[in-house]
Amino acid sequence: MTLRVAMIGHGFMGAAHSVGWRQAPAVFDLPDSVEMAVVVGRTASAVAASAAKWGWAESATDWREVIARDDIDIVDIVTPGDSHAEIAIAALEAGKHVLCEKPLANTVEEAEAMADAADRAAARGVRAMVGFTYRRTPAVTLLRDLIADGAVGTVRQVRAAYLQDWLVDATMPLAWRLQKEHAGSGALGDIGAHIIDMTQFVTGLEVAAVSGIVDTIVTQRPLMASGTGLTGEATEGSGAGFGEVTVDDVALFTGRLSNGALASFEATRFATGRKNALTIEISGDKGALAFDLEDLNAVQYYDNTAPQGRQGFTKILVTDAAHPYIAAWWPAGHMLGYEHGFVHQAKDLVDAIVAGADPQPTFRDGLRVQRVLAAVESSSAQNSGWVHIDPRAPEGH
Ligand code: SOE
Repeated sequence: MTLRVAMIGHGFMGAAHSVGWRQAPAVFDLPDSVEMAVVVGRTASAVAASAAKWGWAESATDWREVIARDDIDIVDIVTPGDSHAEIAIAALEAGKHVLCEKPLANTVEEAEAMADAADRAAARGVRAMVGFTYRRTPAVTLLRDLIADGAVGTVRQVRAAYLQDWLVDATMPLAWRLQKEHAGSGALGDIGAHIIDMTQFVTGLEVAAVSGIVDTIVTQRPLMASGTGLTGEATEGSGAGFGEVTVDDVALFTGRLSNGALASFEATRFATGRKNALTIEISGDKGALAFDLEDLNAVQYYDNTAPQGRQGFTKILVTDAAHPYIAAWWPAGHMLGYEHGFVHQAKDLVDAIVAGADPQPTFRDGLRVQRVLAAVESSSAQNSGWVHIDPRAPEGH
């Protein structure tokens, strides 16, 4: 059988997903073939150009018409968050399998409606998956496997950070990612969502409570001009004047995990010099594990049970055929990169559809992350954690 894919949206994530859909059938022995049938965008000329560039058979401007077609099996949603719920629910109700970019939605209410729609669809054999793509990096999979095998013992602390710097420049224009009505939240939902999901995925624990603060450092930015946006999206606008940034630029929060362990999280677009730096470290009583996206073919492992004097973080290169996905790629030591996660994501979705299984992460996983995002915002709004220092208190007190 052939699974025919329609992708809605064609910006930066559209490019990454296109690479995934193109490469997966070539690299992996998929149980069904895949056809990149149609890509949908608002501007006919721009979406036609994307179709030609990435190898989609057709382009279209009306996602509703595309979803209504009998010859579409999978709907891949790579639009800004404000349209995720409407498109995903409509597609699932039309009997299409859905892959939806993260964060799942802009609000918990939307994410709940999407998870309910996914449950109803699953009862009819229709599958839904949310695109936390870093789960598909072999080193991240190894973190999860090592923790499940007891390599770190009991998880006692997690520290996770996702640092970018594209907003340091105050003249950077007001892209959709900086507007609450389109993006839902800023650094928190865009990149904080990744480290929340990664923490839950690798530890098998849930973030049960949070205390945090979100902030907007530059509150006004130049309006967008027509042309190409920050991440390749086509933009329309006058380019004249300034507009309000209505999302956070930075989010700092602590979390209590479901086993009682503490976690710290930082998501920021103001980490000068850090382009796309995701790090996570998990500390347990028997050992520790660390991962750095800038060195994504490796995991650092510290064995706390090794004899004293022989202990130290060891770099495990995650490029052996024994590691997930690698056998289909290159010989050991021939590195993978950012785009491979999207290839693995396409493969895993096709495998799950053909096997009649729910692909991971599910919309319920996406909803769980959404609840954490909302809890961080609510904690920040209550501002309850601050203990102010009295500058006039006498020395020694
Ligand atoms: C932009 O901040 C972004 O592209 C995120 O939206 C992606 O999810 C992440 O992979 C890289 O950064």
